[in-house]
Amino acid sequence: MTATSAPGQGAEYAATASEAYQAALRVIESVEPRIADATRKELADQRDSLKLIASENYASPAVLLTMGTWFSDKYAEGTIGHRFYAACQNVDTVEALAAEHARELFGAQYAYAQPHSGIDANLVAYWAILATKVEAPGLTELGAKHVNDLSEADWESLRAKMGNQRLLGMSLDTGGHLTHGFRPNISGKMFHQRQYGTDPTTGFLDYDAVAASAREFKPLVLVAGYSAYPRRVNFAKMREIADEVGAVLMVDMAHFAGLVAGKVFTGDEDPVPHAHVVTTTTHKSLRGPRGGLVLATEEFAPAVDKGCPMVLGGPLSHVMAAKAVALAEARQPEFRTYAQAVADNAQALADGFVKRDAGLVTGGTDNHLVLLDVTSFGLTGRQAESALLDAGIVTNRNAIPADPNGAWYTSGIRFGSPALTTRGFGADEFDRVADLVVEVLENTQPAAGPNGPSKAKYTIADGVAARVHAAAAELLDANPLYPGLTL
Ligand code: DSN
Repeated sequence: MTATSAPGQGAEYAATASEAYQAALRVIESVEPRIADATRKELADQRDSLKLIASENYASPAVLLTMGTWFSDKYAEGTIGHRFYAACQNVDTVEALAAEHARELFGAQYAYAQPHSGIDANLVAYWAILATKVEAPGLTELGAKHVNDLSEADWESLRAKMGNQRLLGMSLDTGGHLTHGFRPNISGKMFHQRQYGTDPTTGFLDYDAVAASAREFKPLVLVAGYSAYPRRVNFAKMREIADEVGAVLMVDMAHFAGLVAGKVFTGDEDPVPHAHVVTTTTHKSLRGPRGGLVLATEEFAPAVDKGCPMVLGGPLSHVMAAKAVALAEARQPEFRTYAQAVADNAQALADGFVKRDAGLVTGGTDNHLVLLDVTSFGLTGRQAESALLDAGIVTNRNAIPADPNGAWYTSGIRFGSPALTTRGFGADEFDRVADLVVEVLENTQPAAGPNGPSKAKYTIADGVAARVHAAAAELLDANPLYPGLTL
């Protein structure tokens, strides 16, 4: 299923979308032609590169067009039927539809469609857990100081006001997210935090180690979910651990929400029946607009529903409308085919790397992402990311467990299959992508900077970037992005 062949749509849909964009760009051009130009160039760039960033995708024209309306002009702080502004009847319709689709799609008791991003969704979830589980959480004003000027003592006092609560989440270098208790992030400041990692030998989650840590630390919140862990998680086991220590299980499924929606992750791998609170973004494997969602059991629903204005600014009603459209698309049977293809294609990419002797964290994948250890090529993540970009391959550098090059230069490259699967790539194309990536990295050498060895500088053997770019263009031309859309 390509981005333009959303359920029940085909050539006529593409032609209509094309007319809509042409007209819209003429209108924009009449006011600020440079923005119209940049918009055209962005489409051209996305069409001409192998997009392998695991957190990106291509939303359908229906989803994209829904964001460009006068819902953007409306203030609607509050919640459905209970707003701080007048005349929100149509926003109520939009938000209720988005929530209804989310509940039905994921089988959730309650859905909150307002978060502007995944980080916002996690903050709403943390607030709701504190407000529900801690008596008099006491989150008062921070005082006159700017947040960057707060000392450790200030944070200590703030935590005390919130009840000195503890959070246990997956560490950033083993695949967790900043907001899962990473010390420099607000989640690692507002809670006493502890992190669990993966088995140093296999790279897999070690549930016994998570349980031991939870027994010792006794967190209020156990966070599961990941941004760069290439394997599935058994959420039934995580819930058992949470129950044993009396913790709330929160799952951040931002990366794999599309695999949950498409029923690739079911049973113990579906977080929704097991977690108290589930957060997600809507723009990654779920293929919707840029934004967030919170799903919750009835126990947490009243507190989540106060996300705005407790944690969030006014809802982006135009984006909530687009969430409703994307969730309606994800409820169609074609989305299951897409989700299965995302998993199969990631597998093909990983197999392609393994057969070319490239080192993978955990040795493979069983979700939508692959984490390549580029020390096997003698490179840092930064050098590899830049060299691949020179050849038209868009990826992002990522830490690997116990990364010797830290979080900036890193030693890994993260690849994801959701975007190119939307374009129509299959297993053969992903095997070819592995071939092209390996060709670039085998022909890239670290180079010295003005002051000696550099973790950023590199050279690529003559002609390799151009040759790979041309080979990538053949794959891209055979699988066009938004076919039929001309600007
Ligand atoms: N930035 C997202 C990602 O790339 O995984 C997570 O926030």
